[in-house]
Parts: sequence; C-alpha cells; structure tokens
Amino acid sequence: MSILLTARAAQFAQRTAIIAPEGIFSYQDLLEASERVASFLLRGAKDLNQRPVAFLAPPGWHYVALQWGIWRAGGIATPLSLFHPRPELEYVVDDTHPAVIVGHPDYIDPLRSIAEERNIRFGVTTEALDYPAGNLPVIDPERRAMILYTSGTTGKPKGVVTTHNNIAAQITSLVEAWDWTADDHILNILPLHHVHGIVNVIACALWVGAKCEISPKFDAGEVWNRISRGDLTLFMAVPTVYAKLIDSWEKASPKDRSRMSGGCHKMRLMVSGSAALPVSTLERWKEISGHVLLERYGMTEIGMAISNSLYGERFPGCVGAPLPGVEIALTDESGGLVERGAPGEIVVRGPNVFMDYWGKPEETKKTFRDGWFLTGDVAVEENGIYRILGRSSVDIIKTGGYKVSALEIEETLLTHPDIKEVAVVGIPDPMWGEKVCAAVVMRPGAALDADGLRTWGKERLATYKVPKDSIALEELPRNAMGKVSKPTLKKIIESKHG
Ligand code: MCA
Ligand code: AMP
Repeated sequence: MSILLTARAAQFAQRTAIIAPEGIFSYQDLLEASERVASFLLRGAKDLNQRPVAFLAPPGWHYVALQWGIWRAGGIATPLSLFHPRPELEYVVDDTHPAVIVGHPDYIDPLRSIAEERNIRFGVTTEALDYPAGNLPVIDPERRAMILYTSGTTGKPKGVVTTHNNIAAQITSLVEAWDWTADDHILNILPLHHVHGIVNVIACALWVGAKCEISPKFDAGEVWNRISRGDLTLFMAVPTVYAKLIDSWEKASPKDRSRMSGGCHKMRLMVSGSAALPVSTLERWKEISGHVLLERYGMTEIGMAISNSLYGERFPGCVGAPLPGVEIALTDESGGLVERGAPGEIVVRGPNVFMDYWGKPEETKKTFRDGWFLTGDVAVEENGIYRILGRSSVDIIKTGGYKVSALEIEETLLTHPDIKEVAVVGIPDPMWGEKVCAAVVMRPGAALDADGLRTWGKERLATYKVPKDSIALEELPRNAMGKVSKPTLKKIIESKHG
C-alpha cells in the first residue's frame, strides 16, 4: 500500500493542483517535485522510518512539495509556525528531535543555527527541490504522518500525531459531506501549521483533483480582489477573518461592494470554523454575500467532527450533526451519557481520531476513556443538532481561531524580572472572539509598562499568545482555597475596560 493522498495524484496528472506566488503547478509537477524532495531527505537511505522532519515555509508551492516529499520519504511532516520566535521553534525541535530541519530561503534564520547547535542536518527548500530523484519506499498508511502542536491545559503545547489513515479519514469525511469535486477551486489564506488550512483546505482539494490557490498571508483587500474575479467555488476561514472581511467591505465604495458581493454569489460554499461564529457575523455576512456560512466544529486531535449541512437547513449558533464516519456522544463527569437536552462533554470516536501525543503516553491515556477521545468542549444536542456551550477549562483561550493556553503564557510572563504574580484570561472580543489579557502583580518598586511587556513577550511567544491588554493589580483575586479566581478576574478586567 502506499500513502493515500499522494497515490491519488497520478489520476489528475495534467490538472492544475497549486496556484501560488511561485507559479502554477500541475499534479504531475507536484509528484515530481515531492519525489525530488523525498530523495533529498533520504540521501541514499531506504526510508526515514517515521522520523520527524521539521520544516518552515510560507504557505505556497515549497510548503506543499515539502510536505508531500516528507511523506514519500517515510518521515513525519512537522510544520513549524512562521509566527513563532526562536524559543518556540526550539521547543518543537527539542520535543521532536527531527532527522532533518528544512527551511525556505526566506526563513533560514534562526533555523540553521538551531539545527547546527543540535547537530541536526539542515537543508533549504530550493536545494531539496533541485535534488536528483531516486528510489522511494512504499509507505504503510497505518504509519505516523504528521505532528501538529496544540496548546493544552497543562502548560507547554503537545504534538498531536496523526497517521496517513487518520488524515485520509478526516479528508474523505469532508469530501463526502461538502461534495468536493475536481471542478472546485479554493483560496487558502490560513496558516499551514493547523488542521484548518492543512486538511480542510489543501488536502481536501488535492484529494479530489481540484485547484488550490494559496496566498502567503491573509489580507482582507487582496481576498476581496480575488473573490471579485468570480472564479472561486469555495472559501473557508475562522470567524475573525469574516469579521475583517466585513470591515473591509463596509469601507469599500458602492461600486466595489457590488463587485465583491458578486464574486461571493458565484461561489457554492463558504465555511466558518475553529471558533464560535457570532450570529451577528453570520447575519451580516449573509447580507453582504448571500451565503449562510456553514459552521462546523473540529479540533487538532480529531479533524472535523460536527457540521451543519451542505444542502439542508443551517442552524445559526449551532454546529450541526456528526460528520460521516464520526461518532459523537455527550457525557457527564463520570463518563455516563447525559440525558437528552442536557449539557455534556463532547466525546469522539472514529478513524479520524489521532494516534497519540508525541512522546507523552500518560497525557494520551488521560484524554481517552473506553476508546472515546475527550474534547473538553461542552455542548447540548436537540433533534440531532449540536450547540457548543463552551469549554470545561477556563485556561484554554481561542483568539482569532488560535488555541492558546493561559498557563503557558503565565509561565513565560513569570520569568519577567519585574513580575511577581500573573494570571491570564480570555476576554470576549468582537474581532478576536476572545482577547488574551493579563493581570500582573509587580515586584516592589516596579511599574507596569504594557507596551514594553508586549515587546518582551513577542521575543518569547508567538504574537497571538502575547496579551493584548495587561493591567496591574495590588493582588490577584483568590477563592477560599487560595486559588486565583479567573471568573472574578475576568469581571475586574472587563469593568476596567468599560
Ligand atoms: C494576529 N494577531 C493576533 C492574531 N493574529 N492576535 C491575537 N489572535 C490572533 N489570532 C496579532 C498580530 O501579531 C498583530 O500584532 C495584531 O494581532 C494585528 O494583526 P493583524 O495583521 O490584524 O492580523 P492578521 O494577520 O490579519 O491575522 C488575523 C488572522 C490570523 C488572519 C485571523 O490570526 C489567522 O490566520 N488565524 C487563523 C488561525 C487558524 O488557522 N486556526 C485554526 C486552528 P501586533 O500589531 O502587535 O504586531 S484550529 C483548527 O485547526 C481546528 C482543527 C478547527 O476546528 O479548525
Ligand atoms: P484546536 O485545538 O486549535 O484545533 O482548536 C479546537 C477547539 O476550537 C475546539 O476544542 C473548540 O473549543 C474550538 N472550536 C472549533 N470549532 C468551533 C466552533 N464552530 N464553535 C466553537 N468552538 C469551536
């Protein structure tokens, strides 16, 4: 057997696969380029034997050729984030011990020195793409294919390992539910270190032989220009992207607005996910685009699990029904099924569910009960339709579609020499969904410099994790047990911001 996604490409050989800043590439181009990349990674060896390969490339041709090349060499594709400063890149490298680190020419610094300090082989994507093609191994799809880092309730991010079969199950479920065909043409504007961009957009498109157009970065004006051309069939994004597109549309002239809306009318489907879609955004988007956004629910560990329907009614504020092949149940704290209509934790079972957390068998064990994956999200179900109520942990924050851990941010802020105590919370925000905010108790004699703290934070954490607002308090609110009361803290911060 062979890797499922790449094995399908031969049947679409002459069709356009990727439209990217680097050019337009067919499926045949992708097969040839990934063969060269795989040969570069192998350098004469037979098989990478499920060793991770860490790589950093902007969304585009190099990224996809590299991902496929890693798979075809028998490695585990471990994408790094363009938004991570050196300490976060080092964390992933030290956690995965990759066989090779590969960087796009624009992102060699600091990757090369991270690799050299650890005696890890380093390569540049351009070298890999020029390497002579050689023999490649046959890969069993039960093998590990990808590691994506996700924040959890226990501090540092965990590497979520999926197999080729897991990824294929995640793709085929969406291909069936949303009727993907080779005639589709999608625009990706999402980062490529998360499931949303990697699986829902790029992998689904490449599975069916569709066209995948990749922007290196989200820019509302450019997205509107692209949509206005009227040849896209699909668009998928997080609620913050739709909020930004709405802002941009509101600022446009009447003539441009009609061009922008006209482009949307030509599409067959627009999807929102990764965070709760406010009903107000759904309604405004419908007025602007004529589309009722299809909202769906997913998670790094499971891909997509629940979705509103493509052809049937879509329910505002709800995420719909379980996707094909995915089993869902709502359970109470002891693991029993909740009564109909009562809130419960979403638990998930199916071939889409990940294999394990990289190098963390105990953490893996804790997130499964009787073969069901425990999501930590709470929902209710009525007539087969699920509505997400929130998360069981106050320490997980969703900002602009990124999941961040309050504990990880607190741990980092506590290393600041002027900070004595700190607590981080997510405050509801119309643009970001939730905004990361920090309350700090400064050491005697030190005063809070919020801008300075943000600059300091960006050297240590991805910018989206760095608190957008910080306030200084004499002491943190605590409950009778001495634990910081985050609900009280949220109220304090909200009242300070009016
Ligand atoms: C950028 N900034 C952010 C975020 N993004 N701050 C908080 N949260 C964010 N998400 C910072 C920037 O660093 C900058 O800081 C300031 O905010 C303004 O940035 P701006 O240029 O306006 O942002 P942008 O470049 O337009 O990015 C917004 C974005 C992006 C396009 C919404 O955040 C994004 O691509 N989000 C999607 C993430 C995603 O794919 N999540 C899926 C994971 P400063 O001004 O200080 O420099 S979830 C998933 O995969 C599961 C399976 C699922 O269900 O889908
Ligand atoms: P991640 O771990 O980054 O993959 O984020 C997964 C989390 O995003 C889920 O556990 C949910 O908390 C949240 N999420 C994803 N889609 C939705 C949605 N449509 N509505 C509410 N929350 C969502």
